[in-house]
Amino acid sequence: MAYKLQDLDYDYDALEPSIDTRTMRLHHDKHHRTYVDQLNKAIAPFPSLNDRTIEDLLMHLSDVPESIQTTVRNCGGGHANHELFWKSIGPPTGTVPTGALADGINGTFGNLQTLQQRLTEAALEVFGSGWAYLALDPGTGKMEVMSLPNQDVVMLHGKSVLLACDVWEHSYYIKYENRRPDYLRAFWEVVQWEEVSSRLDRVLQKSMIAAR
Ligand code: MN3
Repeated sequence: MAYKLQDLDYDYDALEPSIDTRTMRLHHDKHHRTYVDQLNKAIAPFPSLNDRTIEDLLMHLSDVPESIQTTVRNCGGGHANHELFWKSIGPPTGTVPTGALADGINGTFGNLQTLQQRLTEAALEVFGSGWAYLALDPGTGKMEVMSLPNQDVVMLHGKSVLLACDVWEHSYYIKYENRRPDYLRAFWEVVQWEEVSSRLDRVLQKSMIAAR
């Protein structure tokens, strides 16, 4: 099979009590797995699509046969978004942004708290299902808060994800029911700032190489 569901880097109960074990298990093993399975099923009749990275597949949707474009967009997008999400969160470390990440956040938003407020607002404003992100424009090096509906992906808007927050109800409904604000408070407790920081480094390094 072309695309694989990666195991989490941590145990299902590692984010308790912020994000409960049952949610983590269902979200990863059922929801994310379904995106991967449906994507693989859709592309199976088209062997030329099998060796593409998920980024390559999504960035060149017009190369994909029309009959499976919607499935690839939704399920491929779902796969890509969740891969970013599982690394954006993890066992609470108590760390805060440092170095270039802290400089970028302070320069763009004033301080970390304002970034958190803006991203939380964007996540609350998602009507129905979707995502909120801290994204970076690799061309200008500027950070911004974004939100997208369904399983749309940031890369199709020319930006790179630094931090991804899943606001589909399946991310929180078991524990938080309709209380999305409570889930978002819990989300900040499990954000992995070191991962956000290394993503920033990788994106900036890549854009510096591309500009040479
Ligand atoms: Mn999800």
